[in-house]
Amino acid sequence: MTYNEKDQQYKRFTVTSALPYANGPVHIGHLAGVYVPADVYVRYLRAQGEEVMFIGGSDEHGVPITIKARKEGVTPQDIVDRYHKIIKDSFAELGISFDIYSRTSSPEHHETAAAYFKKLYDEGKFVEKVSMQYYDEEAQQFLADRYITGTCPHCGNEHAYGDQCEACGTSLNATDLINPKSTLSGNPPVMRETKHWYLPLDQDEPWLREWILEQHKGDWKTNVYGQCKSWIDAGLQPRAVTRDLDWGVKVPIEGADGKVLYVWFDAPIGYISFTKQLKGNDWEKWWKDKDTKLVHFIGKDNIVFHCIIFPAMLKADGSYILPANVPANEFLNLEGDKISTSRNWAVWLHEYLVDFPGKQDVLRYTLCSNAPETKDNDFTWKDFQLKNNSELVAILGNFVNRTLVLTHKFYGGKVPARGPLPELEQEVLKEMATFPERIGRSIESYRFREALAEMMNLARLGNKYLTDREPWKLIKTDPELTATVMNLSLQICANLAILCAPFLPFTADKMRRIMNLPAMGWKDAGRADLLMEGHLIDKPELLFEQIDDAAIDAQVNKLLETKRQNELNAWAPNAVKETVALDDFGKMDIRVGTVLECSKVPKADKLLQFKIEDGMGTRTIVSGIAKFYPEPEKLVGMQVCFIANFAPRKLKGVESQGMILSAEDKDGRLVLVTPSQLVTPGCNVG
Ligand code: B3M
Ligand code: ZN
Repeated sequence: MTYNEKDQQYKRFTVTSALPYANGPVHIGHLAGVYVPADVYVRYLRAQGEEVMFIGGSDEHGVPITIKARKEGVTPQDIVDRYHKIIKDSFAELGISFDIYSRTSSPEHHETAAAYFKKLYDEGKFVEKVSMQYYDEEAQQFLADRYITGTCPHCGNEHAYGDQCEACGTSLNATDLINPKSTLSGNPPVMRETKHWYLPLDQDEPWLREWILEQHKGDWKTNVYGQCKSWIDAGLQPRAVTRDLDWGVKVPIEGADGKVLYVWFDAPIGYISFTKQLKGNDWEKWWKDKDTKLVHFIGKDNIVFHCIIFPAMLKADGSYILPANVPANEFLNLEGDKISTSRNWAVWLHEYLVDFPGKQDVLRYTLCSNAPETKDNDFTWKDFQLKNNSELVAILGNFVNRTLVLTHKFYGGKVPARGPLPELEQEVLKEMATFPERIGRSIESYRFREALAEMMNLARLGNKYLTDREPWKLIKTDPELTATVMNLSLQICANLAILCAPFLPFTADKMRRIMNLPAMGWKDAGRADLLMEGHLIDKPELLFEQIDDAAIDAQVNKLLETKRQNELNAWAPNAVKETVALDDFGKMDIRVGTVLECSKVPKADKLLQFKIEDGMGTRTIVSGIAKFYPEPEKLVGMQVCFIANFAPRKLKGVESQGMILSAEDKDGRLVLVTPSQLVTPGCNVG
C-alpha cells in the first residue's frame, strides 16, 4: 500500500505514457522526460502490491509520418511498421515495463477511436464549421499546415511552415505566410471551402478552471499548473478534431469523405483502445471507476493535450474518470544543444543499447538522476561517465562487492550469526528502516531524482558503516562483532536489492540472484532479517564496471561528426556581394599560369610556394592551401588562375607576387581553379 493518504483511496492505478510518433526511434530526451519516470513509478507501485496497468504504444498517424513517407518514397504504413518495431524493442530492452505496448494503426484502435467520435457526434457534442483552407489543385488535396511553406511575416524566413516558423519559433496560421507554396506540388495553393467538426473548448472553460486551477492547485507540478493556467486565462478556443488527410482514422459519418480524425483526437484514445486490447471486457474499471487513479506521464509539449483537450473529450463522453495527475517533465538537452530528430542530434536508445551492452541501468540511473523535472536539463557524456564511475561503481557497486567478498572470505559465503547490537549497529538499523518510506514518498510525489538520491544514501550508509567498523581488521580482534557487522551489511545489501529495483531493475535482479533472495515487496524493505543466519550467498560479481574515456570520446566524436554533417547540410552560398562596375573588375589582372615547381614553405604548415610560368617569365606565388594538397609536387604541370597585379608581399620570408585563385567548398576545402583546357601561360581571364 502507498504511504500518502490521498493514494490510499484508490484500488488501482492506470498509468499512461505519451505515445511516441512512429516516425523515428526514441532518444534519451523521451526517456528522461517520460518513460524512465513512468517506469520507476509503476515498478514501485507494483512492489507496493498495488494493481497497476501501464499503457504504452506508438502514435502512428499525423503529418510528420506522411511527410517522412513522401520523402522516402514509401507508404506511411512502411514508416510506422519500421519505427514501431524499433521503438517497442528498444523500450523492452531498457526494461520499460509496459503491460501493453500497442499502436494506433491497429484495427482495434481505429474501431475504438471512430466509435468514440461517433458517440460524441450523435450526442451533438461537436460544433460543425465550414472554413476556407489551402488546397493544392495539382495534388488534389487540402494542405495540412506542415504541407505549406512560405515567408515568415515576423522574421522573413522563407522556409516557414503553416503552423510554425522554426527560425524565430513563432506559431503561425497558414494564412499568415507570405508567398505560400504547397510542399507537394510547389505551386501556390488556392483557398477552398471545407467542413470540420470542433470540440467547443470555450464551453469547457468553467469546469476546467474549477477542476485544474482550484482542485489541483498545489498537487499538480508548478510547470504543468502554470501552462494550464496560461491556456485557460488566454481563453480557450474551439478545436478542430478532423483533418483533410487520407492517413489516419476515417471520420465515421456521412459527408466526411477524405477526412480523418485529428491525430491529437485519436492518439489519446489509444490509451483506452490499448486497455481494451489488454483487459478485454474488464477494461472499463480502469477508465470509468472513481476508485482508479489515472496518471499521464508526458513531456511539457503535450501538457495542453493531456490536461485540457483529452479531459474535455473524456468529460464530453461523461462516463470516464479524469487524470488525477499529469507529472510532465521539461526537456533534456544534449551537450548543450536541443535534442533534434531532424538534425540527428540525439542519443538514440537503440544505438545506445548496441554501444553499451548490458548497461541499461547506467542510462536509467543517469537519466533519472538528471531528469528535467522542474527545468530543462543537459545530458553530457562526461557526466554519464562520472555518474557510472563515481556513483554506481564507487558507491553502490563498491559497498555490495566489499560485503559479498568479505562474506566469502570470512564465512565461505554463509550469512554469519548476529550477536548483541552495540549502539552504532542499533543506529544503523534504525536509519535503514526509514528508507522505504523516504524513497516511497518521493516516488509518490513524482520526485524521482530525490527518490533515487535517497536510495543511494542507503548505499552511502552501508559504505560508511563498513569504513567505520573495518571488519577486515576487526576480524583479528573481535570475530563476534565482525560477524554482526557483516550480518548487518548483508541486510543492507538485501534492502538495496528491493529499494533500487524501480530505478535499476537489472541490477536488482542481479543482486537478488547473487544473494539467492526471493522476489520481495516494498514492505519487506527496512527489515534487518531478510537474510537468515547460514543463508548461502553465491560468488560475488561486479554490479558495475568502469566506463573508460575511449568509450566516451567515441560518443562525443560521433556527435561532433553529426554537428559537422548538419553544418554541411545547412550550408548555403553566402549572399552575392554588392554590385560592382565592369571597370572595377577590369582593374583585376587575372591570368593563367603553368606550375613549374611547388613545395611547402618551411615552418609554415598552411603555405605552399608555387613557381609559375606566366608567359612573361616566371613568378613565385605563395598560397594557403597546403592542408588540401599534401603532395604539392603533383601539381607541377597543372595550370592555375592567378591575380597578377597584386603588390608583392612577403609570407614567412617568401616574396609572393600575386594570388592564386581557389574555390572554398562548404566543408572548408580549398580547391584550385584551373582552366578546363590547356591554354597559353599569361593569357587573360575575363
Ligand atoms: N505523439 C508525442 C509527441 O508529441 C505524441 C504524444 C501522443 S500521446 C497521446 O512527441
Ligand atoms: Zn520567423
